[in-house]
Amino acid sequence: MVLTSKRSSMIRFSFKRFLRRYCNYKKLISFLLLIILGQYFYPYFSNNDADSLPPLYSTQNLSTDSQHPFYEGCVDTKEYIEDKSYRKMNATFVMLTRNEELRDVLYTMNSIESHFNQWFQYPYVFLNDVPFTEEFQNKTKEMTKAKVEFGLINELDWNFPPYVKESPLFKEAMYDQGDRGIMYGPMESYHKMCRFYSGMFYKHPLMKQYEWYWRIEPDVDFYCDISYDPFLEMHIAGKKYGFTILIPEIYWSVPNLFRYTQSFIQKNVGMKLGSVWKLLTYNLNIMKTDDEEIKDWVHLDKDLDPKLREKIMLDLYKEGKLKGTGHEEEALDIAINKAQSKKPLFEDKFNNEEYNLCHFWSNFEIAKISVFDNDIYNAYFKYLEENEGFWKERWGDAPVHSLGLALTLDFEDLHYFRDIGYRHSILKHCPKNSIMQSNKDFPYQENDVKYRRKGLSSLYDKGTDYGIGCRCKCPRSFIDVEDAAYPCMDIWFELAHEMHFETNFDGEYHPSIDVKERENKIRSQILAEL
Ligand SMILES: Nc1nc2c(ncn2[C@@H]2O[C@H](COP(=O)(O)OP(=O)(O)O)[C@@H](O)[C@H]2O)c(=O)[nH]1
Ligand SMILES: *[C@@H]1O[C@H](CO)[C@@H](O)[C@H](O)[C@H]1NC(C)=O
Ligand SMILES: *[C@@H]1O[C@H](CO)[C@@H](O)[C@H](O)[C@H]1NC(C)=O
Ligand SMILES: *[C@@H]1O[C@H](CO)[C@@H](O)[C@H](O)[C@H]1NC(C)=O
Ligand SMILES: [Mg+2]
Repeated sequence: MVLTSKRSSMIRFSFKRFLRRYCNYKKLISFLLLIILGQYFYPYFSNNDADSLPPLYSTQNLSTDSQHPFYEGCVDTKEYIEDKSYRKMNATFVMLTRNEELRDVLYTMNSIESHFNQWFQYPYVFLNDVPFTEEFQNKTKEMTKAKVEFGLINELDWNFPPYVKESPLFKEAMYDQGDRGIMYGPMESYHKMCRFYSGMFYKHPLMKQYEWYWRIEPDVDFYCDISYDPFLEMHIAGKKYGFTILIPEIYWSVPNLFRYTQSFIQKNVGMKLGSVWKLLTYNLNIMKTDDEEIKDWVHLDKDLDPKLREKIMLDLYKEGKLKGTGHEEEALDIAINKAQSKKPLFEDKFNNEEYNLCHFWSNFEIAKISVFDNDIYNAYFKYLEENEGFWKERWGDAPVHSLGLALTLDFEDLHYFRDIGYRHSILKHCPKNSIMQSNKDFPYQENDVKYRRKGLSSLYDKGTDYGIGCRCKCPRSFIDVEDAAYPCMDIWFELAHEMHFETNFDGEYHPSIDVKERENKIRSQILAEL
């Protein structure tokens, strides 16, 4: 594997790569939108040009023993389902939505039925805070042969509690938050939606009937056929939570979420975190040292060596060891630079950790209901609710889910559905087709005449030798979020390939770098070079 960037040396910004990726108008617009979405310049962007362009993630085979697609290319679905060992899982689709979104709901159903559910017939649960209209119910039922159920969310689960709604702060907070303003209409309902998906959806009586769910949203696209049963494969592989997109959150929507998460952890003394925590945080307490200056200045591995070099050069200067070596001027420069520089600020550091803002984009989730419906996650949600961030800030269900899952899940419990092509709003992930099987070997066979494909719709993308998709038809020109979601996918692949420096995580971080040892090594290197 070739990592596009390593966090230890941080991302190398390359103008050439920038141009290659974003050199047309449409892409540039997407890129700018991604900047808004992502934390592109936060916090470690260095202007360090790499001569050879590293390949994009989306053009590499990044499989490992514990993280790989369940199948590469298509499966013969008919044979798969008829196999004696196949069993349909206790699972459902779930979508919270409004009557007015019917068109977009049908659009999504068309995509998921055509690419998956016409063969597997998983039921749907639609939830709403007002009753679904007869039209909504009739039209959605027409899309599928599977069972469709419609649930009303009771007032107490949907609305903020009366003491909140009556608080004079509430209205002010709602309208104060300029974030996503126009895009999301009345802010209050967006907050309710986030709160509902954070801690309520899995408690709805219709959801209680199932063990697994697949969350979908109005107006999304699936680009590839999912020719096997993801619920069954997750069950067999011991996976508990599956995602397609992992991106950084907009900082200003969650300024205090991490602080509250930390204080929840500290309140529950002795609580050991799952290793998913490593995916979501930077550990800023990496060094064993009593040196106050080093402690103040260095929080990340990549900053340690330069700082030590600086210190050693000054020491050598004071010891008179630089005389006549031609390095005295360098030491003076260092002294001057040092006098002029400021200590790095880590405003959001709590307990020597920092949230990297990464989260699973929760508009797509395939998971076990029990990853949320358990004592720890329920207590976590209750704690967040008590601390009022669902209305004083706009904590999204995605970062809440992600941090909440990290309280209990290990990295191995996660599954990246890299073979599922998916679009929600402007973000897209779409794999290349597998070259191992030509489409002729695994032709599309509809199970419902509504989803017959003819002409253009039966033409698929060419296979490539690193491809994993089945009958994908990706947008003609697009940026795969996999290549753009810095630093989240970088960390994901590092962890998958066991390249993460933080190896001694047993539910909490421990400092692991022996600074004295590192200093002695660098000192002898410098002395040898003089
Ligand atoms: N019934 C109902 N559904 C809502 C409401 N607000 C959002 N939703 C649903 O919640 C999901 C997420 O909302 P959306 O506006 O798509 O948020 P986004 O994906 O973050 O842009 C969608 O399925 C919406 O249909 C609401 O006030 N009532
Ligand atoms: C919905 O379907 C029912 C039963 O087929 C039918 O009686 C009713 O008129 C339909 N309503 C609408 C609004 O389409
Ligand atoms: C499915 O799971 C739910 C929740 O655990 C359980 O109540 C229900 O009996 C299960 N149904 C089947 C058919 O196994
Ligand atoms: C990717 O690598 C894995 C592990 O080395 C291998 O099993 C798999 O066949 C490869 N897939 C492709 C599409 O090259
Ligand atoms: Mg949406």
